Amino acid sequence: MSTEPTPSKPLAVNETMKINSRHLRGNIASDIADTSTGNITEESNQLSKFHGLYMQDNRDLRNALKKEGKEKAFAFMCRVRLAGGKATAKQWLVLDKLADDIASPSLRLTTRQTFQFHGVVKGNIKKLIKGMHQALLDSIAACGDVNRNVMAPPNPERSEILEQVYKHAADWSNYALPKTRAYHEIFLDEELVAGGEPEVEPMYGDTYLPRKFKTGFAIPPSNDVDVFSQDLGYIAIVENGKLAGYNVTVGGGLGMSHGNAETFPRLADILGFIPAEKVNEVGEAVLTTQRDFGDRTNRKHARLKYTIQDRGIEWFRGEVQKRITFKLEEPRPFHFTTIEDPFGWHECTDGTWFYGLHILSGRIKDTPGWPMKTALREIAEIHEGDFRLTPSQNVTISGVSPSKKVEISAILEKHGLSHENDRSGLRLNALSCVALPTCGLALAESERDLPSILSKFENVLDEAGLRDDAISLRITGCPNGCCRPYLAEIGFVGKAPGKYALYLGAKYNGTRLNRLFSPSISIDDAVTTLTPIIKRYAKERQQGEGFGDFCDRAILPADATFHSVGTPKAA
Ligand code: SRM
Ligand code: SF4
Repeated sequence: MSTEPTPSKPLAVNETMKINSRHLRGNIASDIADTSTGNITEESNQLSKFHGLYMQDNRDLRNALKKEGKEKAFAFMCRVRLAGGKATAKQWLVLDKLADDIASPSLRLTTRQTFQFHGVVKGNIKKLIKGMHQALLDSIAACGDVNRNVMAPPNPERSEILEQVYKHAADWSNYALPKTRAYHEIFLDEELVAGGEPEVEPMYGDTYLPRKFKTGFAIPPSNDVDVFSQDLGYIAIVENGKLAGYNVTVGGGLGMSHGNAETFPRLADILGFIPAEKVNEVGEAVLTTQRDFGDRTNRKHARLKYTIQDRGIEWFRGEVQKRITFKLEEPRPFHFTTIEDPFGWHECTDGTWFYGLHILSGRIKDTPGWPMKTALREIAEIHEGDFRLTPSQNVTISGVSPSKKVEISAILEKHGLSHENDRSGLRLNALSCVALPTCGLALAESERDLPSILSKFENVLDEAGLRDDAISLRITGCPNGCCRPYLAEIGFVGKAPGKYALYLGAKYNGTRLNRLFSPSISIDDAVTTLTPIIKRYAKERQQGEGFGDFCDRAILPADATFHSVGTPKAA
């Protein structure tokens, strides 16, 4: 491994932690076994992330528990590893039951196409992981400074191309897994690796990556995975009906901190075109370049986007080229038009059907009059195909035979859920992050307030005659950007309770970031401010002009900046 660059500043604390952890073991096992507290040490918390676990506490209960002199209501969030968001019906049933038995009991579909459990108390975490293991699922590398859950298009067809791209995504996901047996030892009681051959991490090395690393695969014309927000992206190039290869993108990432101009969202650059069979080779070259040159002194500057921003894409391309056995080619043309999931029933070329079901914020639970968890369980009980979780927190029930199509429709009908897709264009495109009460970083509400925020905007859209227009609104509880708000036509980013930074003007297809419109605004004031803009858009928009395009052209002052760097040239 290259030793470049020698940091002049001290290494970030996590670096020492990683190197001393014996490949991500640390004291996690003894911390979990300690019954004197529901918490684990900060070091174990940091290391647990590599195993897909975050220690959290229920923030709604903090004050009351403090008054009673009790410790916080600690519990783990557990994120499943699920390349391309693909789960079998049997796996769905296992996760559903685990959520009921030992978690919150809702299941949460994430913006990277997987499931999260919340509220798993320490004493139950091994039970949860063993339960997932029975269904051939795990949470390895779902968080931490490694290649995270790999995204891939779940829709729209069970076509040859889709299957090939899914396979490449799943292969890369497996290829880039850490090799340590720590997870199996700690959570599955596998025999300790001790005294034998020392473990090696051939690709990561002992300190893994400087920071998280994310990969997504897209098949144009859909940019459902927001490929330019990924550290590493593969855009499928289809020529004469066949997968010719991929345009590779590098250096996307969205997280920033309010008031820190050195942190910013960045769209990826295009590295070049590669043949399809070179996905892992080029992925390893990109990942190891970041391993060797990423900033290990400052975690706020440690993502690949900063390495590329600081050193330039030409330098990065040269470094990757040195590490691969073939020549990167010029990028090939591609065109993205949408990010929206196809909702409702669609027939596929192989004679099966799929059903795209809208689930606001991906929260699967039962509430009075909305028994979504029960309905999906009943569907899983009879379903012969699989479930595909989408990057927009929705679900696709795929591989449905004509007879099962009738049965699935009947289940949705029985539970009053057959009109979930008959929502406004705004609602169907809306995303929110989890935020309160579980996210320790939330500065404002997100998921819990989304329904009422949408209702307020829907009234305005109704008046403007825009109810069915696809407009993307995304809200997060803090600037980390977990539902990719900087790629939304209307982006709300939490600043403080009830206050958000408002961003406008992204391109609907995910190829242009939005820009700051108001640094701090309440939702009600934002509705008032945006009402005349929405009405003007309805009257003045040009042919095919999206709301984001209109704001970019006619509303945002020319000097309204967002640290918007890295513009995908061929998009
Ligand atoms: Fe995220 C941290 C939830 C997608 C950028 N994210 C967190 C944590 C774990 C909070 C924490 O560190 O304590 C949140 C847990 C909340 C909870 O209670 O569940 C959290 N992130 C989520 C999810 C569940 C949001 C959702 O509502 O779906 C998404 C899980 C994805 C998955 O399945 O792997 C999620 N997070 C994202 C995305 C979007 C994406 O990857 O497509 C981003 C922006 C893209 C990016 O990474 O640049 C994102 N999350 C962050 C960041 C900022 C990273 C940065 O470079 O600055 C943090 C904070 C951090 O890492 O320090 C963060
Ligand atoms: Fe938490 Fe912020 Fe991510 Fe929302 S955007 S889940 S508040 S870290």
